[in-house]
Amino acid sequence: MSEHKHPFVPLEFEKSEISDVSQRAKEIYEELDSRRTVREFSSEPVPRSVIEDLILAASTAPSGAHKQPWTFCAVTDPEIKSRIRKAAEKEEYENYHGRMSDEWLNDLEPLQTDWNKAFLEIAPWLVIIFRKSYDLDDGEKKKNYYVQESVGIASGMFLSAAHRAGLVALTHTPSPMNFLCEILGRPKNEKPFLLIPVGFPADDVKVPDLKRKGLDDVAEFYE
Ligand code: IYR
Repeated sequence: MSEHKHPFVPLEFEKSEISDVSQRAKEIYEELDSRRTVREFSSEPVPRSVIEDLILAASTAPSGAHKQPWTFCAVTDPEIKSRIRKAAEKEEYENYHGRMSDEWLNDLEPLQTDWNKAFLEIAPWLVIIFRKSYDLDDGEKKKNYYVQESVGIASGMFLSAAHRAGLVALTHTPSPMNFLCEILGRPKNEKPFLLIPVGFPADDVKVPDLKRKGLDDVAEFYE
């Protein structure tokens, strides 16, 4: 039974002084607030071991019934990156020339995005996160739970880990992105969730001067 599958063990937890908790919460906010989405990458290589650790960090995310319903595909092979770029640009060209509404295009305008996705070949790594709507155990379907929530949390943790490690990333959402299953030969229980180029920023890269919402705009306290 399941109680034998995951025997309970004592929690490893070191209680901190509340003053240290306050200080660290502030520092963590400041550190994460310095993260920016970057669309222009340097081609400087990043060792595979770094990407492995970022994936392991992301994979510590909580998940429905601890199913960890994700696969992180890390691509550095130039030929595969080039195939991904071609396929993504084909879809994005259609998006930017008729498939996206005027309101959507207007909302994207300040970010200066377009159908050209050079970063898909320039960034040293493309990490494609797949969600597993169910598990395949020797061909047998096994249910997963709260898959979107679980994979969303893992993706956020991946982005935070990359930032804290000193790299930049982009949350890219080619749409539709079924071509990724084909190019990467993924099994039929896996659907692409996000494509995240990771690496160092290009020299002198500029980012839009975005302001983040203040606490009053994103939180309500009930005390
Ligand atoms: N998938 C398109 C459009 C796009 C969508 C969002 I949401 C963005 O934040 C930025 C772009 C693209 O990647 O260009």
